[in-house]
Amino acid sequence: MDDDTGALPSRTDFSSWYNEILWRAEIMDVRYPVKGVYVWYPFGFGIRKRTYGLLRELLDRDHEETLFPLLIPENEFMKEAEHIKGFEDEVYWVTHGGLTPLDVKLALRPTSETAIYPMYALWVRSHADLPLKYYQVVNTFRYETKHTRPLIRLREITSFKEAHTVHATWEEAAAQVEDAVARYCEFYDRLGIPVLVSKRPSWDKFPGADYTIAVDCVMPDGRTLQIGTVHHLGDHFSKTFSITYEDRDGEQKLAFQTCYGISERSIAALISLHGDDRGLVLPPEVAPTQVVVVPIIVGKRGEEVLAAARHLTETLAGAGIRVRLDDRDLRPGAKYYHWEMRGVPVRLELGPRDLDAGVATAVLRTGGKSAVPLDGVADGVRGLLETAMATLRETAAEHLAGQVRTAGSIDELAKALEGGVAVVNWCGEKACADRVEEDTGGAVLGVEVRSALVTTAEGTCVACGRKGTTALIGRSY
Ligand code: 5CA
Ligand code: ZN
Repeated sequence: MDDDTGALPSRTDFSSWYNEILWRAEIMDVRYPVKGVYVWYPFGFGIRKRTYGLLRELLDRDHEETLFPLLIPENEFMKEAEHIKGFEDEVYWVTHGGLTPLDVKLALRPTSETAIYPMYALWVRSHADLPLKYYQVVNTFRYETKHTRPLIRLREITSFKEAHTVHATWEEAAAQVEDAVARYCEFYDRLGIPVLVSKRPSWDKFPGADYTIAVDCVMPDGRTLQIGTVHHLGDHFSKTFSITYEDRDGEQKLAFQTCYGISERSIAALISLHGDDRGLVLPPEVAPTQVVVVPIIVGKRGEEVLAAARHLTETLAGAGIRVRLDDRDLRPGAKYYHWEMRGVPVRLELGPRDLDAGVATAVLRTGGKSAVPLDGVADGVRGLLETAMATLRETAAEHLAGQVRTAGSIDELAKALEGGVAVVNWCGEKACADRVEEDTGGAVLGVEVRSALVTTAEGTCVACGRKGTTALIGRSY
């Protein structure tokens, strides 16, 4: 397993790079014998744990975490017509208990509206119970028929964070949608992942929603990945599941709802947007190891160097930095390779000459080498971690800027889509979206695009020439 030799394919060959890095950096093992179902290595799970810790931290400001059952009885699942239509091809059904057929088939949740809302009907009584904001982090099951890919398109989504809120009015639910979008943007900013936010066309909204706002990133190959969605559910589900509350005047009113989700696609984005030809590049906040100390043992001063390296490691650990000492009996080069592959933000090399100078040599995974004084080393290292994060965020933002291009014709559009996404004018008609897709392979991601890279303006539709407004087109995963 620990194959510490051989190079990764270049990230310019993104698909090969992605498949290789998953096992070389010990993130996912794809050898589990069920299609679309993968296994987390402990190292990958360490990244996941910290990334979701951050997500929980942001939500816990005003949400509460909860946990609902995996099994949903068929009669509940079948209540909301649009929802059923959207998911019927993707549901796994449990039909037997042992050899006995079940009276009521049980769905493995593809998402949890129909598990949660019957309970919300019991829990929501009065206006004083609102707003209600709960979330859970669970596995969900979708029988995906498109090409499955680790972390990107799974049949068992292992890390489905879904929030479900209830409000007194449509407007309050709409405000919650905005709040959730802002929270997701904050989450991705903390990870240094630049995003494009837009409103999905009506045919692409969540089944049973009034509208859907989506968060997309652009992968290194130019294809987009939907890494979060926020849905205004209106009163569709509260009607079906009788979620009502007594208002101030003692009247029973239908509630309004939202839901929003993020999956391990967030980890796919993290790996892909920051990684390079040498491996992962991790934001310090989610790196399982933030600093690796490598003693350079040459000549007679081996013991002295090792003792100083141990002391340095303890000092940093004592300051709350996630640090590891690599005192394995390997060449330094092999160690560098190992930790670069795993994206460790800072490497501290300590040799006799460093000791004499009272410093460690710091090498940032994001580039650059410097000497950090051993006196006050924790502060010095914290500064380096901040620099690393800033570089990572800037590099990703610059990369995205190069992937967003304006197109005024179908030809220009096709060209733009070779390297990223296109900003066009579009009339809003499905027929024109279909034509764009036929001619270029790009789909309308959304309108009302929120990004400093995109300015909304009136213009003429790229497909039909009628009046249109700004829309984002991309080829997506
Ligand atoms: N109930 C709503 C909000 S939680 C819901 O299910 N929305 S969703 O269908 O849009 O899923 C939420 C997010 O999960 C998507 O934006 C996408 O980022 C991610 N996701 C959806 N399907 C998969 C899949 N098969 N594999 C990995 N991630 C997925
Ligand atoms: Zn048109």
